[in-house]
Amino acid sequence: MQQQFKVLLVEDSRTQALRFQFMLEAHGFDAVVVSNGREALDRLKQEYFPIIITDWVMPEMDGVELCQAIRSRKFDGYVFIFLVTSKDDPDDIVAGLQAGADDYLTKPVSELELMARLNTAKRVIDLERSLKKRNEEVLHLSVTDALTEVHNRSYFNTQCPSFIARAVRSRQPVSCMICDVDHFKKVNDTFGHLAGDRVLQDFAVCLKQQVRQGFDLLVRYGGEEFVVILSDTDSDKALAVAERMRQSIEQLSIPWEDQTIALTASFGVVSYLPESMEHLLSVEQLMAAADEALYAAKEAGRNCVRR
Ligand code: GH3
Ligand code: MG
Ligand code: MG
Ligand code: MG
Ligand code: MG
Repeated sequence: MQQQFKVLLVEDSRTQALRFQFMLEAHGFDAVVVSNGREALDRLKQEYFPIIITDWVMPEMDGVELCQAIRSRKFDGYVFIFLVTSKDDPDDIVAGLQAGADDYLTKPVSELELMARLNTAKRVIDLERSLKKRNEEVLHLSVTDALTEVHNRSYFNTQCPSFIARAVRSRQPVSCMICDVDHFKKVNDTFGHLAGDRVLQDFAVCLKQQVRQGFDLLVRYGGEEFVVILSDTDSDKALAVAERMRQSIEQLSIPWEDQTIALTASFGVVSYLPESMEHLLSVEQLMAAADEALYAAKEAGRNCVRR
C-alpha cells in the first residue's frame, strides 16, 4: 500500500533495526535494512528511496556523514532523512539538521510518533512529486506546438545548433528542409479557419511518419511552415525523403463536413557534406538557404521539391 514510500533503514544495531522494521511494515511501509552509511550510499546508487531513517552512531560512515553525502548527490526525487539518536542535546540536533537531516527522532522511538512524523515526510514527498510532474508538463508545453503536437520554433532555436554541432563533430552530412503548404490561405478562405487547423494537424502527422524519432528534428516553424533537420542525411537522401513527403501529402484527402480537402506542399532542401561544413556558419544561414530553395519550388509552380 505504501510501496511508493520505500524506506531505507540505516542502523548498525540488529535489535534496533528489527524493531523499526517491524513498526514500519506493520504500517504498510516497505523497508530495506542496511547497517551503516557506506552501505546506504551503495544501495542508493542502485535504487531511489524517498525516505531514509538513519541511526547517528555507526561504524564506517555515521548518520551525519551520510546526510552530508546524500545532500551532495542527485537522486530521482527528494530524499527525506530522519536522523535517529539518543543524543538530545540541542547542539547535537542543530548539527544533525545542518548536515542535511529533515527531522530527528530520539531513542526510544514510539510507534505513534514515528508514524506521525512519517506522515509529514509523505506530505513533503507528495508535494515534491506533484511539483515535478507539473514542471514536466510545463516544460513539455513550452517546447510543443499546441495545434499539431510537434515541437515548436523555440525548441528548434535551442536544439538546431546542437544538431549542427553533432554533424560537424561526427563528420556526417546534415540536411534541412522547409515544407510549406501551397495556397493555404485558400483552404482557410474556402473551408474556414477550423478546417485549416485540421489540415495543419493532418499535415504534421504526414510529415511525422517520414522522420526518424530521436534522430531527426521536426518542428512547426510558423503558420503553415514546418522545418525538418535530417541527421546523417546527404542531399540525395534528403531529396528522396522530401519527395516521399510531398507524395503522401498529395494523397491526403481530409474529410470536412460533407466535402473533402486536398492539398499540396512545396519543399526547399539544403544539405551540407562534412567537407563543406565550414560554409555552414549559423542556424540563420541554414534557414536562409532552405528558404531560398523553397522559394524556387514555389516559383516552379508549387507541389515540388527544390534544392
Ligand atoms: P503559398 O503557396 O505561397 O505558400 O501561399 P499560402 O496561401 O500558403 O501562403 P500565405 O503565407 O499567403 O498564407 C498562409 C496562411 O496561413 C495565412 C494564415 O492566415 C494561415 N495560418 C497561419 N497559421 C494558421 C493556423 O494556425 N491556423 C489556420 N487555420 N491558418 C493559419
Ligand atoms: Mg548505532
Ligand atoms: Mg507565404
Ligand atoms: Mg503556404
Ligand atoms: Mg508560408
